[in-house]
Amino acid sequence: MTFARKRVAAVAAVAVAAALALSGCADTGTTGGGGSTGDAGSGGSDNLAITFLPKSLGNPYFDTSSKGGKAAVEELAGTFAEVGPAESTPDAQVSYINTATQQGVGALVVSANDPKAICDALDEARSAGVKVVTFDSDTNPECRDLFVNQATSDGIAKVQVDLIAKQIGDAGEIAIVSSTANATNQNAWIDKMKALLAADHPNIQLVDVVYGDDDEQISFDKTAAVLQSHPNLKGIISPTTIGISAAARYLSTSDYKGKVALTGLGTPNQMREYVKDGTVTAFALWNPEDLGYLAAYASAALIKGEITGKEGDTFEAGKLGSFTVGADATVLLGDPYVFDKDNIDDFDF
Ligand code: RAM
Repeated sequence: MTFARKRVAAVAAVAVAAALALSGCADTGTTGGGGSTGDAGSGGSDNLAITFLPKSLGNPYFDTSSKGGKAAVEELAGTFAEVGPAESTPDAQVSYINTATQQGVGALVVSANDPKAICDALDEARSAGVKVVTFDSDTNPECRDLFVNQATSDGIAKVQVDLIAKQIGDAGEIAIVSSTANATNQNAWIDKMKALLAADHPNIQLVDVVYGDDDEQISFDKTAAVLQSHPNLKGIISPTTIGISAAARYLSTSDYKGKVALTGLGTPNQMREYVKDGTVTAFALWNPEDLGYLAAYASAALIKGEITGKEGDTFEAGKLGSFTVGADATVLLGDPYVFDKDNIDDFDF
């Protein structure tokens, strides 16, 4: 299904929710926050207080995933909240997890800055009855009930390697401008990209991996530095929406514009001007709004006891349809999507 078709479905879902609200049938969130553990049968609860905890606040990618999460929680007549740190450091999320545990939320939906730094806090949350769903960036599997993955790591790595190979004629030096050094998601993708480069692209050399910490200015400065240190660089992959837009901002006013290729993972709204001015030809992503929406529905299914995270468990996710839990308690949203000048104006996120 294309994003455009999904947007039509989303409009329909909003219309239904609005109709329910108008007819007085919607309960807009009186269930959460008080540690309610009302029994919904088979060990489930009706405590649909669902708190989203992104890597950090102020990142348009997570603004969009939280928008999807909020829409889903409202459809479910639960209580949505979003909390998070200002910076994507490994243990910055711990205090937010502890607070949510004390509040007795039904589920925490977390994008982890580190695979293990928040595990003790998540263990305490789970012992207190909170369901823990990771999305976007996982913890170690034993620290959560479920991981909602945007696309397979293989697929995310391949789309970026294919794009850079095409953009530099499958030969020359490239560098990676990543997010934080500990990020589970970027590190998994970088490992897969290295393997793909070694196996299928013998004439491309990955000469450097630098970290912009998912901070706009640090990513901008690291881009400038990596270009200075590697005068023969032909391309940059930035597998982070903050990194790629900062790198594009740097390239767009530099002599490297049009000479050094840039691709990776970006949001259409942040990348539009750089695609239009010729700095970037194509990049990839998924729909973060759908990712947040799916994570919220998965959380609700865990809270209600409809699923436990066992392989083969199935649940309904509103306008996105039905999903099945795969190996390692993982649910998959779909495939990455490539954006270029011909389609970028079809998207608004
Ligand atoms: C940034 C974050 C996020 C990642 C996207 C692609 O917004 O690092 O975790 O999934 O980029």
